[in-house]
This record gives sequence, C-alpha cells and structure tokens, in this order.
Amino acid sequence: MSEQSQIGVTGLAVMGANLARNIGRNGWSVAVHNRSPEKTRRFIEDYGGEGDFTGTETSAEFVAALARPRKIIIMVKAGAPVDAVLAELAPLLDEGDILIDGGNSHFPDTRRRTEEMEARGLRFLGIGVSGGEEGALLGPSIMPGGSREAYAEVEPILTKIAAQVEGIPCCTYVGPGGAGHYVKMVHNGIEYADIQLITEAYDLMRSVAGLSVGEIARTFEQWNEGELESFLIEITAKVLAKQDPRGEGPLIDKIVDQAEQKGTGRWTSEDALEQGVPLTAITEAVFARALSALRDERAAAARTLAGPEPTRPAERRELLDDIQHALYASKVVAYAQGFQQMAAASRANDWDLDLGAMATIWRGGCIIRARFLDRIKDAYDAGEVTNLLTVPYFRDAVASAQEAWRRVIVAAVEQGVAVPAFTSSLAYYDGYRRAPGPAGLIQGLRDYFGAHTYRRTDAEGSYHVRWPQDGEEVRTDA
Ligand code: NBP
Repeated sequence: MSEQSQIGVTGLAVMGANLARNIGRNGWSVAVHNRSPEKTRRFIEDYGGEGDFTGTETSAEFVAALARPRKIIIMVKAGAPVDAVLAELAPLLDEGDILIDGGNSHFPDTRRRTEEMEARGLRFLGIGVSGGEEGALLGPSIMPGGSREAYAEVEPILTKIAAQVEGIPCCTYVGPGGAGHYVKMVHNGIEYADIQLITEAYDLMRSVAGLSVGEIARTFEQWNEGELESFLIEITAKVLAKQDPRGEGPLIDKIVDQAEQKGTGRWTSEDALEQGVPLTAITEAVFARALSALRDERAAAARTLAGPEPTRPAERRELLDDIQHALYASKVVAYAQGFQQMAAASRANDWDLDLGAMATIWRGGCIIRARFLDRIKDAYDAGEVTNLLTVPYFRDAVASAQEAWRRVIVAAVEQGVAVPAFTSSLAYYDGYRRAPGPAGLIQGLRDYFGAHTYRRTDAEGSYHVRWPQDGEEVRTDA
C-alpha cells in the first residue's frame, strides 16, 4: 500500500463504491470513507483486493490519508448531505485542495458551493456522472464543471475511468461553476423524454395495434438494429421479454403503473420555464409521471369517464412502421429541445458550452447512449447549428417520418390512447416550422385588455389601439 493515497472517495453507497473500485482498478491508490464506518469496512472486505485501497473511519483519518493537493470525490445523496460533508471536510483541508461533488446536485447549489469553497481557498468541481451503478464501475459518462485548472489535475483519472467510444473518453471539461451539473440535469431530462416516448410507443403497439407483449419485445429488439439503436431501446426489449418469476405471463403486467421521479426532470423543465425555452417533450414526460402517480383516481375515472370504442387497425404492419417513424421524429424533437436549452443556458451564463462535445461524451457510459448521438456530434462538427431540426440530416429524417408521425397521432386520438410526448413534439415541430404563426392574435388581445402594445410587420415601433375610445392606432414609442 502506498503511504498516501492519490485520491479519496467519500460516500460508499452503490455509486461511490463502484466509482472508487473503477479508480482503484485503473491503478490509482484510493482512500475510502463513509459516514457510517461499517460501509467502509464492508467495502475493504469485499473489494480491498481489487486495488490499492485505504479504508478510513473518521474524516480526519480520511484527510490525513490523502496526498496533497488532496483530491476528494463526494458521492453522497444530493442536497443537504453534500453541504454536511463539505462543512465537515473543509476545515480539515489546506489551500488548493480539490473537492469534487459527483452526485446529482442541482446546478445552483453547485454554483453556491463553488463560491463558498473558493472563498476558503479550496477548489471545487461539480461533476455529473451518468450510467447508474454499472456505469460507475465499468465506465460512466462524466460531465465535469468548475475550475478548469482544478479539472486539469484530475483529468487523467476521470478520462481513464470514463467510458470510451472509438478511443474517445466520454468525459470532457464542460464549463465553469455549475455547468457540469447543468448538462447532467439536461441529460436526465432527455432521459425522461426518451423513456416517455418509448413507453408511448409500447402503449400504441399494445393498445392500438393489439400486439402481445412478446411481439412488442421482439419489435424493440428489431428497432435496436437500426437508427433507433440505443441502450434504452435495448433494455426495453429485455424488460418486456421478462416473464413473471412468481407466476404466469410477462412481468410488465405485474409492475404497478405509477412512475416515480427523483426531481432532475422537474428541474430541467423548471429551468426551461425560467429561461423561456420551449421544452415540451421533457415537460410532458414529467407530467406523464405525475399523472401516472394518481393511480387511485385513474382507477375510479376508468369506470366513469367516456372514451371511444376501441377498434383494431386493418394494417398492423403499416402501423408498426409508422410508430417507429413517429418515435424517431419525436426523439429528434426532444433532443433538439434539450440542446436548445443548453445553448440558451450557455449564452446566459457565459459558459461557452461545446454542444458537439456534449453529444460526444453521451455516446457511451450513460443512460441515453445511442447511435443517434453520432449524428448530433456530426451536426455540430459540420458548423453552426441554430436548431438540430434544421440540420440537413435531421431535417430530411423528420421530413420522411412526418406523414407516419401524423397518422400515429391521429390513430392514438381516435382510439383514446394518450401520447402526450409524441403529440407535443409534433406540435413543437409544426409550431417551429410555421411562419407566420398565429401569435399576432395574442398580442392583439393583450393590447385590448392591458394596453400591452404590439409591433407591426410593416413598420418600426410599438403600437396601441385606443380600443374602448376611438379605435385609433397610436404609436407608443415615438
Ligand atoms: P444515495 O444517494 O443513496 O446516498 C447514500 C450515501 O449518502 C451514503 O454513503 C450515505 O451515508 C451518504 N449520506 C447521507 Br444519505 N447523508 C449524509 C450526511 N449527512 N453526511 C454524510 N454522508 C451522508 O447513494 P447513491 O445511489 O450511491 O448515489 C450517490 C449520488 O450519485 C447521488 O447524488 C445520486 O443522485 C447520484 N447518482 C446516482 C445514480 C444511481 O444510479 N444510483 C446514478 C447517477 C448519479 P451512510 O451510509 O452513512 O448513510
């Protein structure tokens, strides 16, 4: 065992333990620590042989075990626990030591903690880590934010332990302050949209096309051979193929239809509302989970609220192809919106985000890893992107999918099957591609009831009509 460890990890629940193992297996010496020392003991017992690990029981012991400048990865529950760990460790550290929060912290907290730690002479990084427990162990996607020179000191470790795609690590410096956790938040928001779109495709195949669960599982397996190839499509096939280990039939029919959430999707939508960025797919996904949570109410409503009489479509094969195209087109919209949101945040915060690099580091390790991200990376490599929907590759893909997309939504509406993310994605597409749109009426109404004024298409300036008086138009900014 080396005298002092090169890096420390505190918080040895599933993510921290696996990240520490990943670092240790890659040859760095790691001091490990957990609030409850029995977890540290268990870690050393179970995995001590995998690398050069030093188990420590108190914070003082932990800090003393680390070579300077100390580098400490914090993998505890997001929120107050992170502040508690910082409050305990900061007084024990020396100027220039680096604290790295690898949990799912909310980016404004990361911004605040960066300032607090820097005011104490410490350096702070907020890094988004995606990939769940397997990713943490075998190679996650890592989104580091904070001081660039502090990042440079841990870059060799982070890029080595990250997933690698075609020899490129799924880890790159994102930007200052809370930028890393911001990008991780949007990643999670996109994950919500992806999961919702897949769930809607499943519902359409089952409730509209009348396929069995086994047939749907095989369809997803086939889709995973093409443009939709992704981790989420792959595991959808597996989850649907799973038989109930306790009885007859597919397991999916025994899983309670109430989705839970930890809040990152909601944060993404809240931020979009705050910034005024249309983020309909992710937001519908958050609301769909909220609606699913009303299980008792839904059960009662199912007995009383009217819906259409279900009929089976004549051409199941065609409907399946349509659903595949609708899923792809809706997914393009969800990603286009997420990337628009990151672009807006980058402008507002002077983060100078390299959005092509974000697509690059999401290609492996993380939950939304997909073939699709290569196309997004190519789009950014090719030059300035106003909106991914207008990039020739996606523009053409959506153009050829749009008829199918519309047919699927019509079928869903006729059959009374809710597909909010498919529908809102199409509404965004149609809203985005239409010029002029109908919002002149909104301005007209606002001017009528609140004298909020409007601008004209054919002249400079702001105008108001004296509606209740003489109906004359007056210029208000002259
Ligand atoms: P949890 O989020 O379940 O947190 C458990 C850890 O937090 C334990 O080590 C626990 O110590 C520690 N902790 C708590 Br709770 N309160 C503390 C306090 N006041 N002071 C010190 N330590 C405290 O662990 P996880 O699932 O491994 O996730 C860790 C982070 O990674 C979270 O931010 C999570 O959102 C994020 N993340 C998780 C996943 C995933 O798939 N699970 C994926 C990506 C990111 P104890 O043992 O003493 O109770």
